[in-house]
Amino acid sequence: MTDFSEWFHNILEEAEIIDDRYPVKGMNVWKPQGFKIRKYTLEILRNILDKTHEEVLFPLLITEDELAKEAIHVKGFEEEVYWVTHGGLTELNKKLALRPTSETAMYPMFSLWVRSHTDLPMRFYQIVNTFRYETKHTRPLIRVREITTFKEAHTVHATEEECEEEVQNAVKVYKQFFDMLGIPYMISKRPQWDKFPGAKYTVAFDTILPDGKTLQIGTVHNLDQTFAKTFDITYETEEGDHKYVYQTCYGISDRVIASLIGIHGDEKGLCLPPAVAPYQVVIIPIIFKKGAEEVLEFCRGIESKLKAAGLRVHFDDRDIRAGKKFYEYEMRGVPLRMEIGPRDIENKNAVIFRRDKLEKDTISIESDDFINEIKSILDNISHDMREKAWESFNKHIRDAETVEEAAKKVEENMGIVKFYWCGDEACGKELEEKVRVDILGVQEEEKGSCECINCGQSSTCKTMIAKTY
Ligand code: PR8
Repeated sequence: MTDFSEWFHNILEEAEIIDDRYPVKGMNVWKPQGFKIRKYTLEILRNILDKTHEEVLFPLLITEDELAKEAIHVKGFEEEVYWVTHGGLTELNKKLALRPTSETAMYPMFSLWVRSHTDLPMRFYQIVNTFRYETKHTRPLIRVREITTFKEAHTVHATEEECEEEVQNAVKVYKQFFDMLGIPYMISKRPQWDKFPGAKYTVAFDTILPDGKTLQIGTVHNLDQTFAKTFDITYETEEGDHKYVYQTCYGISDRVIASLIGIHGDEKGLCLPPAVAPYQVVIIPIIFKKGAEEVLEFCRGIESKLKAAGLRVHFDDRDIRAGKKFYEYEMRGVPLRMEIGPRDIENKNAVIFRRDKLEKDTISIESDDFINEIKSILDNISHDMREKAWESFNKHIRDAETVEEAAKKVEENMGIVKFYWCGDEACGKELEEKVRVDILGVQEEEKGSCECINCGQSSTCKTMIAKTY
């Protein structure tokens, strides 16, 4: 892939993921193929979250008073909020904000809901659209002004320890989610000047796109008691005292779909992990003039067996060249193709083609064992796609011993460069100037202390820098 940006733009159009010709900047239309990928991605996330959280749905509009209550939070978002000022022709007494995120929509209600220690912990999530008037260059799925797939989880706890534990739970949830999608990630604590407005700290997941730039694909925020104090969210302890709660929130967005597409795709187009592929298997009949009906009939039998086994299968019996169909399904990223012609029926075989490896093989379809074989091939595809993505990700992570070396390595090879850094804000800002890229975050090192690459102070943390989206 020589130019990732161009490739990405083209594939979104060609594979009918989204249409970016909608006449409002930063807002796109999900087309049926894209919508299905999004649907299956969200199903995975819902399955994980539903074990511990409850799904809710809050209104889109937030009063100006509520939005303004948490001073640090509102400061962080003030340049990004869209306002509703009129109802029809009538100017509203108080303008209403389109949610940029839902803390200030939810927490006044949490203050009514949380009563006693027996109500806690509370864990909610919603999957909604949010609006951010982004001023940086917008890009479909990557930087949008209407985030259509904003999964936001919000949790409430009695103690600081439980709140800390929840941050770790959220990290586990995202690991599991991204692993199922085969998306590699780097987890780090954001520097203090780059945390979520109002949070005590932010843990972020970053992945690397094929052009070597990193993309933040998920964040977990420890909100401590900041919002509890602002919105008066208290609970009665066993002893009858009233205490403020502790809170976390964590979110992902359309960027997950962008990384799925970018990371697994290749020159032929999309390559989808079976878990989110609209069709996991496509059956293509190889037809000659003689015996065509027999082949079609046979393929229909295979299709219904695979469907009955719970797979998403498509039998393409259109009267067009098989080669044209191959091209189309490769571009759309269907993980497995089966080709069945008269000779295969005679030999009780089918030709299979793996989209990820672009390799052909033959399997026996003599008995119904082939159903399990297809399932296990799909599992192998998921596994191999994940491995391949991690291998490429790890190749993009390098160490550096000096500031010059770090700057040179990011400039020349992109990706992520790691080194020791003291964690001090002034030093960090100076460092960002020198390397002319962003500090992603820090990770505690097990090995013990070393010297900060920039100021020489003792440091137990490594930081990462990268060119970011
Ligand atoms: C929160 N509140 O809001 P966060 N386009 C696409 N994706 C985006 C964009 C954008 N313009 N802006 C952010 N994201 C918290 C947590 C409720 C949930 C994605 O957190 O502001 C980024 O991947 O960090 C980010 O990690 C995620 O949304 C959550 O946004």
